[in-house]
Amino acid sequence: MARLPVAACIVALHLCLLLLPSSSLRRLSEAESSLVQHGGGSRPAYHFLPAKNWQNDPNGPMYHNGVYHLFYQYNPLGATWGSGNLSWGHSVSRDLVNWAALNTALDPTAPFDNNGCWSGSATILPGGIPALMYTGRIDAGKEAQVQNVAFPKNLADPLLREWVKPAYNPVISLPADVPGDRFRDPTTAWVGHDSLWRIAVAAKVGGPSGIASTLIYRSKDFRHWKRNTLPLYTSRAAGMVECPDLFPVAEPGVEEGRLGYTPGMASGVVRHVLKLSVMNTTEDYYMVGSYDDAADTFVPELDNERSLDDCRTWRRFDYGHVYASKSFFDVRKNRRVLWAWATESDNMDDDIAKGWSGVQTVPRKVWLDGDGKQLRQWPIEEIETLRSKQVVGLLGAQVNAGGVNKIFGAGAQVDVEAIFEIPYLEDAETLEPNWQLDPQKLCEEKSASVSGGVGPFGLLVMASGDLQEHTAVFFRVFRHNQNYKVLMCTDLTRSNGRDKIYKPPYGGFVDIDIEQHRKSISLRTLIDHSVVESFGGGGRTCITARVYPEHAENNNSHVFVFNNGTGVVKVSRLEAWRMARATVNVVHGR
Ligand code: DQQ
Repeated sequence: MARLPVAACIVALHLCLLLLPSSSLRRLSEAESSLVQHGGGSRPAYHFLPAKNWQNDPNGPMYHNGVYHLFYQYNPLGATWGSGNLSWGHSVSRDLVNWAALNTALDPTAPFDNNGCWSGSATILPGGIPALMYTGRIDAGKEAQVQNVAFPKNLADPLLREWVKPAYNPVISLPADVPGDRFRDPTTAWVGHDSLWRIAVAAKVGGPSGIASTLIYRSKDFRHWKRNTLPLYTSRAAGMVECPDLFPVAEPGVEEGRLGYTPGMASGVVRHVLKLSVMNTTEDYYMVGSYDDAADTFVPELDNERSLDDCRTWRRFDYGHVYASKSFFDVRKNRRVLWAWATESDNMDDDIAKGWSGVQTVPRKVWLDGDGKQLRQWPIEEIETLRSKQVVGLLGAQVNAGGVNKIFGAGAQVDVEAIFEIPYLEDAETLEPNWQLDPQKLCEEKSASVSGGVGPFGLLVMASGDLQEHTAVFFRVFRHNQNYKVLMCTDLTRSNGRDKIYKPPYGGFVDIDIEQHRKSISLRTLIDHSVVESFGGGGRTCITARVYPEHAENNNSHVFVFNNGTGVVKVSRLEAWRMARATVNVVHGR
């Protein structure tokens, strides 16, 4: 195969990715290629996943010399987790939608990571030099987690295919007051007013029943790191927290482009977000607050529903089945982009049989809502390049009480956007005080089939023509104090008829003043075989679910609009597109 000049490769990366010298690309057998190409039933067509095997956390996303890089926790040996085998899978892209797989960037081969290269982040150092900082898991009779760095072997390689781990690793050893298995997941580094680098690392301080902590380390040279006396955040209630992320968000009305990744530096125009992944709930929580880089403190802006100590009361990026999210600042488009791991909801035998496990959410743009309290998320605009054919474009349809309207049959790759208008909010049921605490339980008790006042109304997706199988994504409006509260649910209980599949209802409230929003609420749902990823209220509440309907193996899947409330709901907008298959880590056999 002819070698293309490096410069030409940067210009036409996507084409070049298919033509690059084969040694750097992961090669699939014909059977594997065919499975990837044709979907293999539940295999997503435009969500990120490796060609085969296990994937979990997104690691080290970055943009460097015209190329996006995404690394991820990867087990090259199979479709299960395999803690000691974990490598950093590595893919590159020009548009965050189509990806080419490269060889693994980090493998557990060094004395300081011989039992796994665990999660971490990328930082672009002065001079445009990317640095990876990751957790090495050492097994020398007893587990010890340490933090290591790695750098590109050849900066002139536009794809940064090979990474070198300096022999001086680890750069941060296991502290004496942290158990060996509770010290990990360094963030992207940032520089404070004192010109020192900072990173945050997750740890449990003070023995096995110690305090969940987010430690801050500072460094002059990215090699020698010193721990701050005080952590950025601690929680007695949360157990172990993993994968911290601290990033600035522009105040409403301020240009995102002023931020970059510089917590603290752009003070006055930013607040900050601290995100923590709580190990015992496998859920990600965040709060907006203020970060002070002199003392490295973060003060969340709490309300009476949330507590400082128990970050499990904080807001969630996604009320569905995702974990270990990671964001980066995309300097190309001046936006923050986030991925999160959406684990399978089938069982391990299924995963071994299909040969893969774990997908990433679509890349989501993240920004601070105009209310200054919550984040909003939306699929990056590039995803819309996959919209191949509009299958429905409806304005002004009515769904009467008890109505189920079949809208279209469009297969298993669809992007649906809808706006529901509610003429009569007066019919809303009253929210019992204890329901407020547990929206997931509320979605269980008040499922799509339980008739209400205002709602439930929404979509039935991945539905068989006879509705025996379907996933309900819906809203229900409650009267609460002098106001209204909107519940969003994704109910998987009828998503298929099989046992041994996790099929809960998921739920979260949508923090929106529905009266102020012209009594309307929007819903966007991305359907991708086994992924149903929904954005309610303009991305204020997101729910990602994994579904495995049996009908979809052989038959078309349908989308319905339904309303099981007492009053009429107007669908003031409903548009849906078939989605094309993206090129995701597909390498054709020779
Ligand atoms: N996954 C990684 C850890 C991290 C956990 C190991 C979160 O570094 O704490 O695969 O899912």
